[in-house]
Amino acid sequence: MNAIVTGASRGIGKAIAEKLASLGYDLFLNARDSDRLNKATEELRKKFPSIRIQSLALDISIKENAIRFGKWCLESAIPDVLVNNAGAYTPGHLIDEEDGKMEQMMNVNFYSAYHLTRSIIAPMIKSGKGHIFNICSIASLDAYAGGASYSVSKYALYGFSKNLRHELQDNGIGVTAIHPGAVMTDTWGDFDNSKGRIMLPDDIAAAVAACLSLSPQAVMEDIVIRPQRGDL
Ligand code: NJP
Repeated sequence: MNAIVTGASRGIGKAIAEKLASLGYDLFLNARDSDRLNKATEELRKKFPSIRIQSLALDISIKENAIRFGKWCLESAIPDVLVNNAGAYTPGHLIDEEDGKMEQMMNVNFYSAYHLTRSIIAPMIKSGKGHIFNICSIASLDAYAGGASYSVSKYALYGFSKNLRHELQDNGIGVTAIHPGAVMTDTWGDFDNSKGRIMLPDDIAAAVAACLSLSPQAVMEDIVIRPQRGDL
């Protein structure tokens, strides 16, 4: 079994990569910054010596890179699992955010997943099995103050998830959209989470593992997972 995880050098992606390695998946990992990605890869290799872990640093907000990463993975294996997790958040307002912000958010949060998925989907369809996770957001479900282009791009990723599930339902491939609320990662900077106000990356990784524990004839389509005390 093998899995692709984007944005795997830190935060939610790294936690998902670790969980998948613990479940026995060989890994193909991606992030932009090669030093950080290499460090995460080495950490995982040490922790899971029997798992084959390969990584390629590329900015997958660029179409050619997303496709290149997909093809690079296919040179070694047909993926059983794809986790489209890479993303970036910047708050703003649609009416006065800087010119180009929408394109930037769409490229990193939506088009990266769209192009990567399309680059690997034909062999997955041929294999007749697999699971695709799109790490969406509660910002995929509702507008909120400061959501702006980020929220719009996450709505797009959610729309992609739903349509993709529909298209793949006769091919044995499940599609799950995960909508996390606040998760303690670098996104939250120096937020004091000493009292456990917001979730941990492992919570999202546990949700991925729960999906994969179901029989192939079942799919968790949407997972909304929030801090028990609600959104911030
Ligand atoms: O993000 P962070 P999270 N090409 O910033 C990589 C969603 N989410 O774990 O830039 C390739 O710690 C980046 O690599 P690098 C969120 O929208 C989160 O918090 O090289 N990789 C790093 O590995 C996102 O989709 C919360 O360091 C790129 C990773 O992505 C996902 O969860 C709430 C890249 C980002 O690590 C992970 O978020 C929510 C690119 N162009 C949704 N740009 C939350 N944390 O509260 C970035 O609703 N990466």
